Amino acid sequence: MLFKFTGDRDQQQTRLADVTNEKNECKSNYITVMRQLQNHTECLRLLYNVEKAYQEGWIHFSPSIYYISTEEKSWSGSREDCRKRGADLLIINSREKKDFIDKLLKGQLTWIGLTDSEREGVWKWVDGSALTTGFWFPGEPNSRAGDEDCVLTGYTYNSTKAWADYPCDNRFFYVCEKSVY
Ligand SMILES: [Ca+2]
Ligand SMILES: [Ca+2]
Repeated sequence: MLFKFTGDRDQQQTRLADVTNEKNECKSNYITVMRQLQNHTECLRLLYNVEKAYQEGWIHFSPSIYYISTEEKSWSGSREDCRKRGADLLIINSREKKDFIDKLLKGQLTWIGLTDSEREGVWKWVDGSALTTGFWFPGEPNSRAGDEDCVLTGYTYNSTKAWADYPCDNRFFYVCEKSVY
């Protein structure tokens, strides 16, 4: 027993209520501090990741970081290199992201993580999600070479429609993407 019985039962009940209130207040403060600690820890981890990414030459555009290759590879070679860097090929699933990437690449022909190699005509991103909005160059995709299953951006400079399907074994620059979280 923590407390020796010194008073009558009513007095004891009042003391119990006081202790319970104090305990609840203490518990609430503890939860607040733990949440703050968690927020600080997440913030620190994020900034650590972004700092490291900048040091390694990646470019930050929340919530992802991007790496522009310095050499040209086939589409699958590009993807393999991205994976070695803990990333994957670039996914363009919003207008904001597309505009950011266009500015970054300045019209350079670049592989993106979009392919119809699983099923002809069904375009999928490397994370398995379906293509919702495409920014195809007029007339593309057209499988002109007979078998064109991989997608390039920069097919035309300074245009909102700059994607084209292209034979996957051609070599181009590429962009890798990974989350900073
Ligand atoms: Ca195709
Ligand atoms: Ca084509």
